[in-house]
Amino acid sequence: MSWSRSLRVVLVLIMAAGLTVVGLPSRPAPAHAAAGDAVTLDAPTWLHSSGAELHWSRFAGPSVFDRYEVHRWATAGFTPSAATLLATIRDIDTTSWVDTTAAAATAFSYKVVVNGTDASNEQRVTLPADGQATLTLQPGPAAGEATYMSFGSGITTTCYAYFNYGGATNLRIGSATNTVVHRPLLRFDLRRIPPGASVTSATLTLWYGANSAAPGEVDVYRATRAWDEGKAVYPGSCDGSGADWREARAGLAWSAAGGDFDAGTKWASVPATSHSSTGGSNAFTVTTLMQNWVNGTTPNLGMLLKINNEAIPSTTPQKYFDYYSDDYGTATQRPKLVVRYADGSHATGPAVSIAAPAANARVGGSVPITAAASDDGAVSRVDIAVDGSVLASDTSRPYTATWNSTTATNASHTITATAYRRAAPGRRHLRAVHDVLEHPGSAAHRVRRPVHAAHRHGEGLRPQWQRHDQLAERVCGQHRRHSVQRGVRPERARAGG
Ligand SMILES: [Ca+2]
Repeated sequence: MSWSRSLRVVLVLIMAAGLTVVGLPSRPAPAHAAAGDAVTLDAPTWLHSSGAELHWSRFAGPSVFDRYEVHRWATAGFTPSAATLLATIRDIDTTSWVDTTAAAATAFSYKVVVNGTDASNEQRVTLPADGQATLTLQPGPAAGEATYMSFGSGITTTCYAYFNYGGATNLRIGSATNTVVHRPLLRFDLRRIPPGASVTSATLTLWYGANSAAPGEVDVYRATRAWDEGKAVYPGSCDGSGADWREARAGLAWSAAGGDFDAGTKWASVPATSHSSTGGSNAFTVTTLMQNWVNGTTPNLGMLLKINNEAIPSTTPQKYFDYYSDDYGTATQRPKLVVRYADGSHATGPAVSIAAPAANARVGGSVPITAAASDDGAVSRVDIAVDGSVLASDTSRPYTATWNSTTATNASHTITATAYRRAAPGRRHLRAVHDVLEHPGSAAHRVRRPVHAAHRHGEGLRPQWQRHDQLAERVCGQHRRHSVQRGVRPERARAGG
């Protein structure tokens, strides 16, 4: 039996009505920022002289994702705009970006903006000197390796020498009136530092709270046997999870109880006067030890800390106190290692060249000048100058100017193109190049203008850039270099010879 045409029409109408009630799949709403769209920009832990390595949280809505934008500016509290934009990322899963275009030894602020309007928190950094990197390691419970060992000759707890504290929030150090001695172990993962890199400085910082201890000098030694952190929390337990006074790891004894370390070399120390009863931090300069490890001279098995005189105090004050460990709740007060080393980083500037007129060309009359510029950030403008006088500031491609050469002398002339990147101006540099942005690049052609309205051009300069406090000097240097005669004689002189 076939359905009548009218029945089929009715069925179609019913289905259409049903879909209307249920709701057809709607198109995605246009991308727009909404409350909650902003991502969180992590504090950069790896800085190069050319910029910071940035990481942020993955976009989680509620709007439809369109793009991340990375912004940088010299001034804290800046408002992201076209002038501060460095990069646009359309992949929602790309949540990191490496800045390679900032100026060395300069402070910058970064933000990541979602969908063009919703800005992240700001992270401010001061970049290391040219050619240097700064790696900050301050790991938390998952990645950190920090624990301490303890033993008391007067303690009767059967397994006390096997107490582990790998998951404790404290790193106890020093001697107590109850005969217990404590020694922390710490290890940092240095694999991000290239083997053999020259270490400029390395500082270990440990924080501690208020206490009345008088620990005396605190020393840093190099551990000489691999050990496990373990996971027992305070007040410790004999769970066999990691290092204790007798064992480096479960079932593997130290060569000597209390941990194996190179007692012959004290790599760093802080004096007794460094301890404050109101709490604070101790900074240990461990540059030489880090260089030793980076060079591979000895394996990085971590550091063992102890007080210089571990003799048991007969009366208070106690000689023991607690540093905060990698498991401490306040992330900024966990053990921190800052290593500065040579990584050969150099900020890349905009590339610029003069496309027309060609080098050594003879020109006359109204001379069109065209420059090309590119950058991994954004070129904000190109200034085109003749003999140092700017003819035009062009903000969009093609970067052009027109030079009326009829009023120029019949001699060599220098055409200069200077590209500017969108970045943060340093206020102190405004005098040198007013309203100029960071990292100009420049190229120059020397031009020679003979009698009959023809110009000879000299060689192009290798494109280069400098921080703009150096720009004026560098550009003057270019002019000096290119004012040198290259054996090109005016037409008139040649005709007479
Ligand atoms: Ca720990």
